[in-house]
Amino acid sequence: MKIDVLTIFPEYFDSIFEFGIIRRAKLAEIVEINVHDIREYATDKHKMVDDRPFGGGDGMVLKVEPLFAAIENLTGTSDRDAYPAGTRVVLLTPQGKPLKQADAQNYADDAKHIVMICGRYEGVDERVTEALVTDEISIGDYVLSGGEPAAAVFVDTLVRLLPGALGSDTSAENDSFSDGLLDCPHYTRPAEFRGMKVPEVLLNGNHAEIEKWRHEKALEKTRSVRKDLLIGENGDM
Ligand code: 6GU
Repeated sequence: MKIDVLTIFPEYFDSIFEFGIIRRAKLAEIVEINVHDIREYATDKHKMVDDRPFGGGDGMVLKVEPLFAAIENLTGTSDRDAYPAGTRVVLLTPQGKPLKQADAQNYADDAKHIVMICGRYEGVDERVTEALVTDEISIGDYVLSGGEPAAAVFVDTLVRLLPGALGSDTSAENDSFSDGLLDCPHYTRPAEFRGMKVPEVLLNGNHAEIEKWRHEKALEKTRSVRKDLLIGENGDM
């Protein structure tokens, strides 16, 4: 998979893709990640990337020309219906669809090239959204000052789902959310610490019993902090 990130703060990403699973996936050529400064695509002599909103109001809006130039350079076209197969242009914005594990899995399965535009300030010129953007994504119901942390989150969640990115083939399947539940509790040595004991069932080597315990604990945790995950799309349990 190829990922291009468009941002006015490229330095934000200097070290964020250099650790752990993402670093290993890059070295193994499972993913290629390029960060681009939107300012390099500015068309005027002052290299302006943002401007005041028409109609007045606070803040600045990301300009249309640099983003068209960047997307044309990265995809070969500024017509979103003409992108090569497997190309997605994603705008990270609080107005987007909240990202879910199932969405991330769909991108990991189907997308070959993802261009992420980090939104900024009061917004992005709507003509960018209309002509270039295939998907608008938010990472949750809270406000970030820009799309950069959201792009970092999106890259992380995607890369770990790419075939070969994780050490063991099954680790992603046991993650929180992949079966619709939060993960069960985990323990490692020592078996007793300051009087706090690891549950006996985990020490007895009975794998059927361990699986049953883990499922029960996952359900219990989900019921206590994320009841919404247990309620189906149509509202039933
Ligand atoms: Cl993608 N951008 C911003 N600015 N705020 C957010 C967000 C994105 N997702 C949640 N909050």
